[in-house]
Amino acid sequence: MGLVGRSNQGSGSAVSKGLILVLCVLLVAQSAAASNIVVGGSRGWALGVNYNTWASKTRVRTVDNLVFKYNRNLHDVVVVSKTNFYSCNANRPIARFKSGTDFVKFSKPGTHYVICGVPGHCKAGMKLAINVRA
Ligand SMILES: [Cu+2]
Repeated sequence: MGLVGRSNQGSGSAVSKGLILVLCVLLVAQSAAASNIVVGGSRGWALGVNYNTWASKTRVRTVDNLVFKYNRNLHDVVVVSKTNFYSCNANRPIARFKSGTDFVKFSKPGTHYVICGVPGHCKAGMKLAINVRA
């Protein structure tokens, strides 16, 4: 009886350890796999896209790249403070990109703010507030 009991306990413990190992491997694999997330999906970074809607459906982590795709003759990408986001002020950028295909990574969790710096575009809706998770 004692032997059976020990044997059961042993195998149960091995299964638990196996499961924990698998869970750890899955967690590590999931957190390590960075994604390139195209802002606005197929519509990209443009006028006429509701980035509030897009952001609310999109999960972004600190390992991911946000990819801004746009015509660089028409737009740019300006990372700004919360205050400058709401006032659409691109004159004090935290960072500015203008290649037309910009990979932007926010390595700190929290809400980050991006606008188009071309006059009028931010006020017309080219502005993205995105919550980035650890
Ligand atoms: Cu623009």
